Amino acid sequence: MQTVKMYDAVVVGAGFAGLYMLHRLRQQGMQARVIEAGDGVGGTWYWNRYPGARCDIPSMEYSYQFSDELQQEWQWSERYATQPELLRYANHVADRFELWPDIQLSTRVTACRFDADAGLWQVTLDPGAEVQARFVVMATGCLSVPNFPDIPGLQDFDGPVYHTGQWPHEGVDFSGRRVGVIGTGSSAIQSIPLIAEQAQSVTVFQRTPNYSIPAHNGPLDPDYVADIKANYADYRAANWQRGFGADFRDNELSALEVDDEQRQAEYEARWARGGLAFLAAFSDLVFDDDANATARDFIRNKIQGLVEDPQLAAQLTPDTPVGCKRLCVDTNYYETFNQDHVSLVDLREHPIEAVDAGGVRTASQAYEVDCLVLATGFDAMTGAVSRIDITGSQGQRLADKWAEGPRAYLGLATAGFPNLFLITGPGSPSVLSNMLPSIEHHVNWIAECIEHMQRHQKSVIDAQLAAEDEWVEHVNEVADASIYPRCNSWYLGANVPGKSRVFMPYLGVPPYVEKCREIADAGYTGFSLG
Ligand code: FAD
Ligand code: N01
Repeated sequence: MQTVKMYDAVVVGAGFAGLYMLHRLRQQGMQARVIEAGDGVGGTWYWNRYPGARCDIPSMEYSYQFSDELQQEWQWSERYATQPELLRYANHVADRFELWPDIQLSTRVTACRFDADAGLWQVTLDPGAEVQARFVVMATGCLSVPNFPDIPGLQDFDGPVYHTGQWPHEGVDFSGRRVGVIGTGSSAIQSIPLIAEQAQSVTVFQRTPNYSIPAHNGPLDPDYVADIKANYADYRAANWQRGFGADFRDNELSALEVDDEQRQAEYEARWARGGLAFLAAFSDLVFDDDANATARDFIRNKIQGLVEDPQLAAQLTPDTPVGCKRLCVDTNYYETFNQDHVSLVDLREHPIEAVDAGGVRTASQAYEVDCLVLATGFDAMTGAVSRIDITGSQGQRLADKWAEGPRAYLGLATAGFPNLFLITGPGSPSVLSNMLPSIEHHVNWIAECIEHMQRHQKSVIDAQLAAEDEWVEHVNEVADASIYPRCNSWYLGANVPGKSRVFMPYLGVPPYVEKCREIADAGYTGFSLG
């Protein structure tokens, strides 16, 4: 008879979340196993190898803080690290903390079933095997399942089709090629300028324009690095008090309480500094339409200044609130459209009808291309978890429970699925924050919770439905008071046809962290421990 391997915990995914979760559990003396579908670690930075892929939170912040030795010794080379550098960092972490023996690559978790009698999860793997674990931690990522557009004829296209989220590891040479890019989110905005440097022509198919702020990327100033490293703990602590958990220099003033000159000066300063901190120029940009409109007008003017053809500038200008779809950060995005070999097809006027062997056909014209880049994003936040067949204690399937949208207590656990934790799950700040600190916060919370269970000889923890309902209601209330539900973003699942329209992340890092602390300190209120 084949023996089924038994672990204290199975961690699904070997991105930044899975790596640190493994490290923490091992520190607690637990036998944990990381199962990763890819052939390497790094998650996002393993899969997204398109030209120009890099972080848009400065590297000094978009990095682990759990080990002071690690954060002191690692040298970032640029303000925003490139994908290869981030991937090297993930591999360095796996080496440095000797994580490899407990990581199983090239293996997908396909199903998890809770055996209530044994108090164990039965975990099914592909290639075929069954393992058991007391705990399962979903470190499966919020942006790890590519969204392939349902365009008729796509499979008939003669040339290669590349999705930015599954980029070939050997790279792609676009020299002399006519390239069609579908999508204008962050991935497109980062890659289009670099594709245009190589390609014979680039045709960008835009369904919705996006706001983008210049990155002003460059090599890191050694004095700035030394300064942060001398006070790293304080720097990190201060960021926990900021709305997005990042050093956005949050301005406490309303955009509507300053005069035009002051407002303009603040926006200009932030545009010159570059990056996502633009969204924290005033305290009410994400809460008040009128305040937001001032930011919108400012960026519109910038786009008009950067794009020479006024009609093209108008087509590239969004009419949604700033930040409602995730703000983008670019290097030469708008300027790239001033080149003769780069053109824009506005799908709002002429939607794509089909792809055929030679290219893309809209209602008004056929565009011949040699290859297609799908920068069409992800089935975000729920995509990876929903693709695992998960059955809880009463035989309920997670896919059924979440059919009308995800429901999770604090984004960490979901009632009826005991001993199963989610890292940066729906209902936590997650993608509305600097993700690395948010990942570490969740890992620490989960590890401490398990430690608490061991100390109190508890073997099962489950979220209470009433607490979960109350939390989900609170998440929605906070979102409804903001600009976020006002446009068709992936935060709402609106980018995936048929997905329930529910705002998934929680807005506000400091209150969230405090709430998690209170709940843990009070002995895990809202959870049943048995
Ligand atoms: P991931 O890195 O997504 O890793 C999840 C892993 O789980 C993947 O490797 C996947 O293969 C694996 N997996 C999923 N399902 C299964 C399964 N069933 N079985 C086995 N394995 C499975 N965030 C920021 O805060 N700042 C940024 O600047 C930033 N830049 C980004 C740039 C890009 C191009 C993208 C796509 C995202 C970016 N993000 C950024 C978000 C980014 O996803 C997170 O910062 C972070 O890397 C997520 O780490 P993770 O470990 O939670 O998930
Ligand atoms: O994906 P997206 P992404 N026909 O969903 C369009 C992080 N990230 O990969 O808006 C035509 O933003 C879609 O149009 P619309 C970051 O969190 C960070 O770019 O749905 N078009 C949209 O324009 C980011 O937000 C960085 O109307 C179709 C685009 O495809 C998240 O990952 C870099 C279509 C998808 O944009 C996702 O970014 C990259 C269709 N059928 C990613 N379907 C940094 O800079 C979709 N689109 C750090």
